[in-house]
Amino acid sequence: TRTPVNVTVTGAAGQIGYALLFRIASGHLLGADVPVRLRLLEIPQAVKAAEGTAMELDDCAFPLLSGIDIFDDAAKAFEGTNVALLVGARPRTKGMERGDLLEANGGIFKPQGEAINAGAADDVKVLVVGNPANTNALIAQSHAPDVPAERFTAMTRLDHNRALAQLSKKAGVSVADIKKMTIWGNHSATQYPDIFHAEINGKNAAETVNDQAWLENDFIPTVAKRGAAIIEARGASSAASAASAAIDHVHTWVNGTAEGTWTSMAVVSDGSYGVPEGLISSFPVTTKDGKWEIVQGLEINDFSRARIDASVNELAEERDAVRKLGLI
Ligand code: NAX
Repeated sequence: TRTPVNVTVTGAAGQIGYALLFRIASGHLLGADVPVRLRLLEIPQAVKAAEGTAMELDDCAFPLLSGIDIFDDAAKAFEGTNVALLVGARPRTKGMERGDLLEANGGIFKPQGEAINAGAADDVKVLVVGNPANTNALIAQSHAPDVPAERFTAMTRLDHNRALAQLSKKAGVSVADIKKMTIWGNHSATQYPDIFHAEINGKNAAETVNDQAWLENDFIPTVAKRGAAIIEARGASSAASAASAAIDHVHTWVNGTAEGTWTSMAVVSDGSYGVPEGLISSFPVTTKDGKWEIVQGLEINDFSRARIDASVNELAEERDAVRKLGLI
């Protein structure tokens, strides 16, 4: 039998955690033949709720789940971890300025980065889901100097999947008929979902749809503001879809993208497409053998350029703000 893979999930007692843990334990994260050992991290007040979730996980009798440990100490939670899903974060509350939000999250992601640096397994892969996800990932990464920077990623797969869903409805096709969707930039309202390189059954998606008004006034804002629309409708933020996207992100990273397509991940920039080196920004990426690569050589038209620049500028501002706060 295979050695279990250690998967650490922070914010385990939260609503995304509740949707995520059962799918990890049932084999959807790493595969139907890979046993997992869960390491859950919560704040002390939420440990009891995490214990309740762990009881339910036990009660599912998942054959692949070889154990669950619960911690309120990051150093312990990341010991030996192979896959770290950083979901727990400090949400923006009333009256909080952006600086306050970044500072509060710095207080979470700095020690978690240090703990990953000190104790994680050599092959650790990190996905940051907790918002502001790109900048939280940058904070954690900058406090883990011994871990290759490319192991720290942030989630834009939910945005990617939302874009696939919207385009499939517009074109009257299945999401499986769409390839090469791209989300650029920040996981925020400035993100840019790009269909100029996407393909529907092998034909260029923008040309197939041929509706600039829909693209500008419907598609882009619908994808970018979907999170707010879910809150409005459901009375709570996206949880099952966010968990599903986290599963997709890690599964694709580990198992590779299919020939002839790519996915979207926020990864550390090497300067590609004019994105300043070091920013954790969403790009089109292919994956193979557990490694990602930014898709090179795409032609960026003026429409796309302006939108990519706007989102990347926001990321640079967030980086400058956390630098000023001494968080990176
Ligand atoms: P919840 O508030 O339901 O759960 C968050 C959990 O994190 C809580 O149980 C809390 O106790 C825990 N937590 C707080 N600080 C912690 C710490 N230092 N260590 C460990 N655990 C800690 O939020 P939920 O709906 O689960 O969302 C979690 C995060 O995902 C939020 O930051 C949210 O904004 C973000 N999202 C990111 C998305 C993305 O696409 N990147 C989409 C969905 C979601 O909005």
